[in-house]
Amino acid sequence: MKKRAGILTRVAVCASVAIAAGCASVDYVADAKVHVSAADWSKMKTVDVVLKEYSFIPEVLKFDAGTPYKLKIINTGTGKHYFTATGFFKAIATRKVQSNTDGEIKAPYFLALEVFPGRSLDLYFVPVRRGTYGLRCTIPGHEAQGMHGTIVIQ
Ligand SMILES: [Cu+2]
Repeated sequence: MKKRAGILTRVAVCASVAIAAGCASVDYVADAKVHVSAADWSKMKTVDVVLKEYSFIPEVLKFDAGTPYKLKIINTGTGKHYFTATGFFKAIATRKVQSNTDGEIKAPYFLALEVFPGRSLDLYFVPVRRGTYGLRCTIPGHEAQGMHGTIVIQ
């Protein structure tokens, strides 16, 4: 009986977290494969985002839920930069990340992508959960100098 009470307490805690912060946004999209398979990749849209000292261009990225995308993350700067968007990465169904020189990585989700100067990475994904998510470069000092943005899934 005591064990059962413990389970009920955990359910109650999760429910209150869900109201406060959105319990679903805590985890990555579990059925990502289903979303990736269901998408019509012949209708894929390509969007570019440029990383440089010290900004993301454009500063606001907007994606339509259910539409397959290739997001080209291009570093035109002189140093390394991060595309860190934890909430966004958990709100999408990731197909893969492709380096145009070295190959591709298939993984359920990412937290951040580091792009070397003069190089780019392509993120293939389907936006799933609508919302507004933060984007920043996590190299010390870069965010404070303006390297931050917003990603909207509408
Ligand atoms: Cu940076």
